[in-house]
Amino acid sequence: MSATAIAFPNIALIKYWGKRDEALIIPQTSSLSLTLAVYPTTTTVSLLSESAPHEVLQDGAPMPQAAAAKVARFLDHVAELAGTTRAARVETSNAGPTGAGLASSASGFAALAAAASAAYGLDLSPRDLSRLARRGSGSASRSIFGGFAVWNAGSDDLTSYAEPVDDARIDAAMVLGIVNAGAKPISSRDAMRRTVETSPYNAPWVATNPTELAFMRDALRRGDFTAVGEISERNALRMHAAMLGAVPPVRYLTAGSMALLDAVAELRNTGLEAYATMDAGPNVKTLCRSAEAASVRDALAAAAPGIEFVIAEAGPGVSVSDHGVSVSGQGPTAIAGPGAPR
Ligand code: 2P0
Repeated sequence: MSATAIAFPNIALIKYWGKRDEALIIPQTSSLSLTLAVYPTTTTVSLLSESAPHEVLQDGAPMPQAAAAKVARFLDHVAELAGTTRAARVETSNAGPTGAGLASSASGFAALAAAASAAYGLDLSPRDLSRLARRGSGSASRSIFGGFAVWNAGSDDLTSYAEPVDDARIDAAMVLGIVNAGAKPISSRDAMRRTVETSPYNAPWVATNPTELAFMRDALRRGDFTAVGEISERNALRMHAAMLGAVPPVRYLTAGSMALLDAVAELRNTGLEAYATMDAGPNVKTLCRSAEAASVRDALAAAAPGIEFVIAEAGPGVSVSDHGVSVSGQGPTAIAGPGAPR
């Protein structure tokens, strides 16, 4: 009747950008990400009486209308899967900034999928939980799992899900450079639709994905940090190239983002291996070896004074507890995927 879930954001190294099915959120291409150990979303779902409308609260206040409507549609879908028309009350809070390209929708819908499915009495496998989270927000499918996860594009609702990458042999962290924590000017959903519909660079973006993903998986398996970093950085730049080709262009990167890209390249010249990745916002995330994360943060902070940098180690998959009491009796339990790779 009531369940609480905690989920963490993930940052893609091979990006998801563009859907082939808008309603079911089936992506054009597969993607691969690292779940982080910072900025979790905590969400409690409690069932209400049959006739009530859904109630959606964020940090104790009603969630803004458009976002609340998206959550309500998701709850309708979960209720339908459970064979009921009962409404629910959702209380959610993000430890990090919302809608700033720091994957709040990934942690948000992963936590909502886990809490809602538990509250409605669905007993889902990790794969089915990932499929459910995908219906809320594509990238949420990956936040069901800890560490590295791959979202197989698939071709329909049954075949489009994420799963853990369990043979990765690198110990990576990210240094998040918060260029701007404000909400993005255009939602990633609208921006990726515009890219698919109008950018001449969408087709090559899609065509090169299988090889890039295969290179990435091979580099992870070999523990080749340099290759992982190089593939990640070029993949992010290619995604931004695809969106820059849209009509009108979609440009999330700012002068502050570019200055950080320069700073990351300069770090490499000094022998610290660091690679940049950027999402639907101006913030720059720097991939580095976990053991060098503090050095990378200090070097970036010296190069870009005034920007806040946060070290994010690899994080766990979603965890859920019923009635505030852990399922395992030892605090919220990871119900899917491996913990952070060490
Ligand atoms: C990613 N992003 O792979 C890419 C890279 C942003 C840039 O997934 O429409 O919020 O809800 O499926 O998941 C952001 O898109 O979009 C995203 P919807 P979502 O992380």
